Amino acid sequence: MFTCRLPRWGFSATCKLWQPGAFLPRVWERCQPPGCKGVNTTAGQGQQVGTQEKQVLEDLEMPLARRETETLFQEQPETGNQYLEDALLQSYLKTHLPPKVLEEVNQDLERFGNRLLTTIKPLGWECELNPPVFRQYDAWGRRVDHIVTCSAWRRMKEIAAEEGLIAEAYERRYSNWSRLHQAVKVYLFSSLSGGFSCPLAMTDGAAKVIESLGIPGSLKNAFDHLTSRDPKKFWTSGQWMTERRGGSDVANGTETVARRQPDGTYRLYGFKWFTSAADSDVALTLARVADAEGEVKQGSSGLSLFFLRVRDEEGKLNSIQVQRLKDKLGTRQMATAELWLDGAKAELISAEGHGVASISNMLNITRIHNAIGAVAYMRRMISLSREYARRRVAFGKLLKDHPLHMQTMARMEVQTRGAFLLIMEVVRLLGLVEANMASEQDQLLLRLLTPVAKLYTGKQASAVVVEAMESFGGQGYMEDTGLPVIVRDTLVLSIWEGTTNILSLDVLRSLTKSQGQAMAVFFSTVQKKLELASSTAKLEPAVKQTRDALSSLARFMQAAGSKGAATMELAARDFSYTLARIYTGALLIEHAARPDASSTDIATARRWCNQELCPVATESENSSYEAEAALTDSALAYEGSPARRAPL
Ligand code: UCC
Repeated sequence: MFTCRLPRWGFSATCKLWQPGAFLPRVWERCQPPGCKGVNTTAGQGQQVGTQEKQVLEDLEMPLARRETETLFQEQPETGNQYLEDALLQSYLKTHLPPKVLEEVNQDLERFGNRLLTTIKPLGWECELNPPVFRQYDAWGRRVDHIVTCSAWRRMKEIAAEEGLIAEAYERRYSNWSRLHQAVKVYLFSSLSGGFSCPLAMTDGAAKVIESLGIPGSLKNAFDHLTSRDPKKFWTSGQWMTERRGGSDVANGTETVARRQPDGTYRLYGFKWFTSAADSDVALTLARVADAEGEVKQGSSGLSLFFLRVRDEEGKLNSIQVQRLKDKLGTRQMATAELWLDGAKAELISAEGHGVASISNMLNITRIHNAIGAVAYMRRMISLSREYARRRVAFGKLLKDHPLHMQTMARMEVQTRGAFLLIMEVVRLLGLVEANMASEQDQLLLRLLTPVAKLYTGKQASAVVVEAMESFGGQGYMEDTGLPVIVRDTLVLSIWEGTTNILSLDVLRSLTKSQGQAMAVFFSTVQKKLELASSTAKLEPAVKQTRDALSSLARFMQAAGSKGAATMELAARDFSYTLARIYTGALLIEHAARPDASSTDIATARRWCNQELCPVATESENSSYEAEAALTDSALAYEGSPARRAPL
């Protein structure tokens, strides 16, 4: 006969939670030796128990167990004021902002942090629970194409206006630091916004395009609405770029045609396959202007940029039909629709044929928002995971006292800190450009680092949030904890606004366009940051590793010159990762070289630089690109007859 003894490791530290019977079924299973048919139970019946009896026994025991589990189960992680809990954010602002600006921004962010906790977070969850629905017809059979959003979503729009989540960047009351102030608010808002950070990103992008056009008279009203702090006046914008032939290859995928009207406006005819935040007030979109014969020019140089109102003053759709809402993995709080443009009235706002270059002003802003969102989701998951580690007991001690668990958390923290500094650097540069204080070097660096930050943080975020989900064990996989929502919403960040490979090619585009100058600025900026830190003894190894990586990168660049465009294309992703890792290393080192740097700052810089900083050189020296080229041929060869294949 086998006697079940409670294993010490299972309950020694959870004993406060444990009452006899509460965990009996689980303990029972664990205590079953192989082939054991019966046990002496802790319930003390002192008899052999068969399958049916076991059921009876469970029935006897479970009511008690259920009562216990209702009140005594796992600890729920809770976080407080996100701003006050974010040490890196605070130290970053303290380092960079002038004292007077810091004082005001600090006050605003602390207040906003409280509002996030008490008001915005519950609204965000409501948005998740009440996703938009599409009502095509009204009760009387009339076609209405109404995208019905919940009240929490609409309240988010009002809050975004009240908080100046767009306005702050355009009012410029803190000159070049206005953009940073706005970006930090968006960062704090993102992960609790119930998806509303998406329309905000596009609204910011639309305002940016209009501003870069010099706010022409015809768009002044729209600009005022997009940058308004008045909830009644505030508009959001969509960015309708993707058509059914594809979202990456915009130049070849765009079929929408624009027909000029006698009054100088245009009517758009086409089908937009993904339109995020389709409940927005206005949109920017691309189309091909038809000539007098109705012909259009194909390719990138046939595309022009248009502005349009989605509805008229009475709320009637602008000759637009909603086909359906998309069934997405995540960002379900936000309506993404397929739209037919059936003569939608629009205004041409770029020079004819310069649509892609013009909408790039929007793309670069939404890509920055994307990276901000990536860091925000990482930070949110780590905060929750950290809180959980402080409360959750396993194997007799809190998770935070398990070195392996904490090592995993530390690695996530290093990624998040690096990503944070990288995106803040981009935002800092953007602020300089917007306040007309940027040097030519600053502008080149901003152009180069924007796709680098977008592509790298998107991938980091996907990895970090999945890792963080795992730190909750099975709980992390449970829908009603809210954790899977964060994971789903994060996974899109490496897809929309340009996938990792498209962005890697954009990195190359920025180099080509600047005829290599952007790269020269990259090298000199990193070197300068390293020089400033070279007297800090504790950072010596990190400085050396980054310098070595820079040398490897320089060697790669030299060799690549003789290899031609095809090799550079194959290397584009590793090349972009290299830029991200080296630049982020330099930023972490710079931050850790401050007189008041913490031991965490120093450890983070060291840990970051202790990774492969220049993967592109390693891969290239190992002739990996040539090897992969051969591999891709065989990977694409079909095995088996076509008849055996089935659709996805
Ligand atoms: O809309 C979407 C979802 C919205 C949701 C947003 C929320 C995000 C925030 C979330 C917060 C949590 S997703 C759809 C997004 N679509 C894309 O990102 C498009 C991806 N494809 C590309 O980026 C391609 O690389 C294209 C479309 C830019 C390639 O077009 P082309 O025409 O083939 O490219 P070209 O010929 O190289 O470039 C045309 C012109 C050139 O200028 P010029 O004519 O002066 O020489 C380029 O230098 O455009 C210029 N250009 C740029 N300029 C191209 N890209 C850029 C850039 N990034 N910056 C500046």
